[in-house]
Amino acid sequence: MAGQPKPGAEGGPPVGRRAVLGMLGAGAAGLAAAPYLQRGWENFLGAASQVDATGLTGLLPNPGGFRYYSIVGSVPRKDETNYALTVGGLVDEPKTYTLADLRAMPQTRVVADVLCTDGWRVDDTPFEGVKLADILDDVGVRSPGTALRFTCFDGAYTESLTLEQARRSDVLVALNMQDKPLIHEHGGPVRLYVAPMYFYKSAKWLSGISVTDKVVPGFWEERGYAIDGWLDGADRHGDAA
Ligand SMILES: Nc1nc2c(c(=O)[nH]1)N[C@H]1C(S)=C(S)[C@@H](COP(=O)(O)O)O[C@H]1N2
Ligand SMILES: [Mo]
Repeated sequence: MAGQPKPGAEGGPPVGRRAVLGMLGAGAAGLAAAPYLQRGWENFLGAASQVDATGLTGLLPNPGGFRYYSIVGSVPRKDETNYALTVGGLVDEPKTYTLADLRAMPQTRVVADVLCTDGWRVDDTPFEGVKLADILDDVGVRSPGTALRFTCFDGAYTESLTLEQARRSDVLVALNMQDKPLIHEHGGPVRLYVAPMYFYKSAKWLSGISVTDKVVPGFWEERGYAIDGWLDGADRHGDAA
């Protein structure tokens, strides 16, 4: 699902609506021939998709195969100087992790196919970061904790996982994507990565994890999406352990 960006949001990226519409008007052929370096083009798309109320930037060619989604018009940038991940709720010891803290923990690399419910996919995409299970062990989950609620520094997006899902070894607090530090447009410096589920479960700009006693539906789940976003469509609710 494409986001619902607010045009003209304060502090937005330096691409105006007129520029977006102008680029769209130029047509895909003209765009493809334009002398953009791939990085510059991806950055343009990332900026443009945040002010594009038409949703049409999703139709522009993106060399990486990804689209950049955000449900808000502008997201603050964070880096090693001001990023923090706060972990609390039903835990023995609430903790706050800086980017340096996360980088110092054991790193796990997972390569899997990224699928959005909108229909686009990017196969064999490597993500790397800290296993969410390691962070849970570090803070200590206490009774009656059974689920996690994720919050983001865009101030709006939320997600959820059961503890059982969160402890899988292919669920990461990701710092790298495609073997490079996560860029802002992809939710950097830190996003959730839930390999076995649709990409909406992988919350970008991750800033908070709270252990809860029940699953609290996330942003898209409140709007009709499955709380369990398994890519294979399996119903694992009945599974014993
Ligand atoms: N904070 C936040 N996380 C988010 C979203 C969002 O709008 N905001 N969109 C979700 C959806 S629907 C998808 S498909 C992916 C898109 O990730 P990308 O922008 O890196 O391609 O992020 C997911 N996580
Ligand atoms: Mo998505």
